[in-house]
Amino acid sequence: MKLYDTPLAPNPRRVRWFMAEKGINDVEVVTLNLIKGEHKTPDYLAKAGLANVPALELDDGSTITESVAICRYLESRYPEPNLFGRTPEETALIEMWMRRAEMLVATPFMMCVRHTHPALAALETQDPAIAEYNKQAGIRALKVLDRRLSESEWLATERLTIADIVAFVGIDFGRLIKLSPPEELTHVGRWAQAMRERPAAKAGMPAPQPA
Ligand SMILES: N[C@@H](CCC(=O)N[C@@H](CS)C(=O)NCC(=O)O)C(=O)O
Repeated sequence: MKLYDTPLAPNPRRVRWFMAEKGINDVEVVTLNLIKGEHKTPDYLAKAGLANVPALELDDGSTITESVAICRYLESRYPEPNLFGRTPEETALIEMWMRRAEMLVATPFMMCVRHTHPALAALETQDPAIAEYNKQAGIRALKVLDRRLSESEWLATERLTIADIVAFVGIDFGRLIKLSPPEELTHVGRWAQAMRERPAAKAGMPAPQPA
């Protein structure tokens, strides 16, 4: 299998993180430079069907896109540790928190960065009003996560799941524009520190540059 990837982007990072949690190391990683448009070549578009990473090319030549769909596929192939749920109840709760994390927090954070960071002007017609709207929406929704994390160590269940990965990777992308959760959200702060300390947090991330 081949994973089409790019180091700083959040959606491919979900998959790298997921693979690291499971100890999957037999997937070839192909790095594309989005700023140079390497995800827009006819060859890549023929494989992926759209100009987005990540994409997972299977050994039979077919391709799966959408980070969460790729993770679901990998979960079936590499079931342990379980990150999508074991029982009907748990699976539904994980899906619920994963979708809340994605729609309410990760997408607004990603949109804010996309419409703010100068390097991303290569990919987006940036609009400060869209950046601000998404920033406010993402920060507001963090309160929902904070309430949940005041009663639970992890977002969906008593162990880390795909919901935590989706939420944290989206929030952490905010670092590119110094957007981070407000300090008064102490439960989010505690959980984010636990996420940062996981070995998987470093999977495929560039080494920090000296200040
Ligand atoms: N819903 C998709 C989103 C994929 C996506 O938006 N990927 C971004 C990188 S994080 C991308 O490829 N952007 C290319 C572009 O905007 O031209 C997923 O979860 O995989």
